[in-house]
Amino acid sequence: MSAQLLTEETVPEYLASKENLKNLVDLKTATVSEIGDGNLNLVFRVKDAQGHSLIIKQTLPYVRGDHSWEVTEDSIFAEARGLEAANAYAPGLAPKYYGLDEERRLVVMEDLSDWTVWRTALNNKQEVPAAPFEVGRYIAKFAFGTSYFSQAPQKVQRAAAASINPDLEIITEDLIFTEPYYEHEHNSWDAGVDDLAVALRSDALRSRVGKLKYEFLTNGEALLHGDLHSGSVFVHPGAEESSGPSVKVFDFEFGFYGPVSFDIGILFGNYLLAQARAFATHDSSASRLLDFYTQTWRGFESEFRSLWTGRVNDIFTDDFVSYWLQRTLRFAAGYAGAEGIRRTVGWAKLSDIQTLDDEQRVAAVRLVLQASRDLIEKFDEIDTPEQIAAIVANAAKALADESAVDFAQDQER
Ligand code: SR1
Ligand code: MG
Repeated sequence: MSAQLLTEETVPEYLASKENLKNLVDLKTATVSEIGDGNLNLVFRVKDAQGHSLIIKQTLPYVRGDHSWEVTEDSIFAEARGLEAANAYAPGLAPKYYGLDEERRLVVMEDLSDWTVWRTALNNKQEVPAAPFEVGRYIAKFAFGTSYFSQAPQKVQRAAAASINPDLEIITEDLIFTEPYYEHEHNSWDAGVDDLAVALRSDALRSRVGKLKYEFLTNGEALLHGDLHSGSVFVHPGAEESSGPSVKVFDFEFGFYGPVSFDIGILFGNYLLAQARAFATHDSSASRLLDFYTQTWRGFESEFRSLWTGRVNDIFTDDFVSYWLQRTLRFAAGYAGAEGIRRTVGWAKLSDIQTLDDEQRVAAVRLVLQASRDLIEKFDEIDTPEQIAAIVANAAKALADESAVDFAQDQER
């Protein structure tokens, strides 16, 4: 049976009934707004007259945009595990966690509404220069802290067993690794990308995606965020001046034990979406965005190598970490391509692309699909993050050249 859902009206009464929560805000002056815009949760911001505030996140028993699509509310346990792990292993880089109500399927956490969702900042060309490096450091801390490199194997295996999240994992399996490569009612695109979208239904490409999917399903090496797109990261544009953190990662409900490369790759796929938006709008920041892959990877690699000196098992030698980093980068490149394709052809499209006008959207999606396909076809040849940027840059150049030719032909007619 579904947990009783909160409303803006019932939140104060709910908080008042909880000893550990009732003093976090002044309930006599508090106002409540439901601010959720994701697919699976209600999100309430509670703020009092003195400015004290908190967030309550409660799982919905269905997808917000399609109530006939039922989804377990147990993903709140993944949310709680992720918040707890992030606060333990990457302190300061996630919202503070105030607790879980198992029965009501909700968590309570710090309100970060004076921060900006990274996707919104990227769409508005708002620069947060430290963010790509710092989010790489976050991934390293979270991954190392929950992995066999920092913990006894039995502890990791118990944690992995307790972290299974099959009902959310199947959403990822279907939406990212299956549907875009077949005819499916969830898929849609503009006529101007018909050739590239239909060409995804190829057995050769399916085999490549199969390698990515198999790694996703079978490599339970660390706790993942599981949905680390730019809408799952808050950024703080003033962070450089205040010398505080510039990123905070949130929305952990897709977490489970999987390949670390998946979190990096989903983020890289969202860099590609931002890049495509900049490309299609002739925005001069397009080339700056190309550096994000390297900045994030450098943040990740430097932090991981530094944590590595404290590993608990010496059989994992320095040579081993170099091997592990290389395979992690390669799979990340592939997952970036898979994310690019699912966000442009499959279900759950994003504002980076959807808010463009028709012509811009076609240009952006053509870039994403071409670069994504190249990434999936070449992921196991990647050795540096600069090669990922080069694949994207080459696709953009080819598309720009192609458009120039088409434009010239139009002029002749
Ligand atoms: C039904 S949930 C659809 C998508 O939204 C989330 O952001 C995840 O990416 C998921 O795939
Ligand atoms: Mg989410």
